[in-house]
Amino acid sequence: MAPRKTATVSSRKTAAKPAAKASNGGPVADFDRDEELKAYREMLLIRRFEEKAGQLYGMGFIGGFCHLYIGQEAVVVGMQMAQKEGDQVITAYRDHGHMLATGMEARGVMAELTGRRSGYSHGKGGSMHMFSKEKHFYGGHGIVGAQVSLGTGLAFANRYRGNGNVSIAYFGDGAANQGQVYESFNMAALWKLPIVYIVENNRYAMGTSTARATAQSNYSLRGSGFGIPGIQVDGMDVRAVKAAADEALEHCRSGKGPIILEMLTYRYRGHSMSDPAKYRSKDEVQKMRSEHDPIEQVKARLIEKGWASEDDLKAIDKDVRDIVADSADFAQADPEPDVSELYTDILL
Ligand SMILES: Cc1ncc(C[n+]2csc(CCOP(=O)(O)OP(=O)(O)O)c2C)c(N)n1
Ligand SMILES: [Mg+2]
Repeated sequence: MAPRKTATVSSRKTAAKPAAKASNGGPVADFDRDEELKAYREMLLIRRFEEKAGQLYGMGFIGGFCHLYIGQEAVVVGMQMAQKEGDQVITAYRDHGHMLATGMEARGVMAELTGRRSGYSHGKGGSMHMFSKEKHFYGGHGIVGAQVSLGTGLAFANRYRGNGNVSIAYFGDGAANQGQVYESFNMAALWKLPIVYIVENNRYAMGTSTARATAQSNYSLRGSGFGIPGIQVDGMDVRAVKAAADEALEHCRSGKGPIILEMLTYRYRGHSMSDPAKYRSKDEVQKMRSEHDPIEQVKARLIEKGWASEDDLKAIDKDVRDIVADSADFAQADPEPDVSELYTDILL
């Protein structure tokens, strides 16, 4: 991982014994047993859900696009652990993990993927277009970078209403090169909007590596022209994400305006379901999996500290697999939307 370059917002107190550090030297949150177990379970739910979605896609149950989040689970789970009720989340099309992290039901997400009636968009949105006002999840967007401007609008509404909520807008390393991102940065900085911009730097935009596509690959510095601070975070370590999230959310809630978190992360699977994978080596993927896997890191700590046995963790895995299997059964049994749905939820 690259060294942590940062325009820090505050310094943190260290405990008597040397504090643990993330692989890029950044701070990590000091998780207790319950937090480690929660992080483990939430990340595992996303991974197993995505594996099942991949299977259902292969079997022809999912039409249209489908982008899996496997490898990046620590980002949304660490963020969600720091958020408060009312904070909004908005992201792009690699969105199933974000939805599950906000507490949206696996059944409703899977039913949407398979185009069924009980899906969050009544089967009409599919993988890239789901929303839950109740869980403050605003999509699900297929236009690269568009959610950054929409997320800035959510932050504007928060500021206008004075409700103390923060908008969290996720986007990729590829999206970070889109013009509207910088128009949004300008307004957010000018009006001190409460928004955390999260660049999920998974090193590739489809088949294009950041090295081939970007002049400034330290995305945490992308707001410097607008005076927006940024932190580079080990996005494979859920504790590092939580520590950065606490800092960023506090920054926004105290009225200091926007902040950027660059999450150094990695996607294990292809860009979408058809990907020739010629742009990287199998060894590169394998190295990330074996040395930085976000779930294995938590598992190793739980075992090492004696906070969970292999059997305890197997029981969690079984529980999670049951939830995912149930969602897949539910989705396949659920009817397709009625033809009359063609005329609902549209602007005429
Ligand atoms: C405005 C626009 N341009 C191009 C595309 C085609 N496209 C879809 S995904 C993608 C790559 C985006 O990569 P990144 O932002 O790094 O996100 P990741 O897929 O890595 O999560 C592109 C170019 C699009 N959907 N919208
Ligand atoms: Mg990317």
